[in-house]
Amino acid sequence: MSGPDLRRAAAARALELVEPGMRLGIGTGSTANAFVELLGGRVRDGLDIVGVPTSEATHAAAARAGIRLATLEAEPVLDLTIDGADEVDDELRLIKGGGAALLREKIVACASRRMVVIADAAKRVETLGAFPLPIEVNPFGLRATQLGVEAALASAGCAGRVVLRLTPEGAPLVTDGGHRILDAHLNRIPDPEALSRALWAVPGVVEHGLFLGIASAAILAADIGGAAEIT
Ligand code: ABF
Repeated sequence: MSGPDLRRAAAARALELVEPGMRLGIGTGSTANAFVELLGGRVRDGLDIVGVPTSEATHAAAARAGIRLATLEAEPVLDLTIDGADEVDDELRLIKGGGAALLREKIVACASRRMVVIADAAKRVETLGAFPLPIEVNPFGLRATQLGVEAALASAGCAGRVVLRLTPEGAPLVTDGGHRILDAHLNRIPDPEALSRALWAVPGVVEHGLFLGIASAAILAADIGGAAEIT
């Protein structure tokens, strides 16, 4: 099975968790997009839910799919959020933010009673950190913040390059919140909780892509002899 088939299989399983009347957080990325498409089909068949999107891109996709949408201002408590991830470990700790939507993703996930991750099982790791850790920062004093981030990484036992994320055109990427992203290439994060605390102590850091103690479950799809096995 191809990656898109596996992502769709995980999304289809997550759809089974959706009940009429739910207030749903809707994630960002290709797996979340597969979920949006399937959810749109259920809505067209009469399912009544309201969705809160985690990015402008998801807002547009969900609106196209005919899903009724609200802001988190209007619906500050959500029943369930379904979202993708870049890495997930056995303790349901995640790296997110490869799609640059980590701030809204974390706010929406934390406003939800349950957050369920959907992903290709290839995203499962023993130790977080092979995927570069996204860190969202205020553009003011970016260089100073980067130095602070580098010191925080070192204090948490992490070594590696910190790189400002650029658009394909070579300009600094601007998030939905008007911030920038620093990607920390670390290879491994020995103590994610310590790193999380150290990053939050840096002025200028708006949020980071470590989601610790937030996800309630993960739906991971693996290719077993041409069929999707969900764990
Ligand atoms: C979002 O999309 C992210 O937090 C994560 O970066 C990414 C996963 O994308 P995909 O589902 O395309 O692998 O959920």
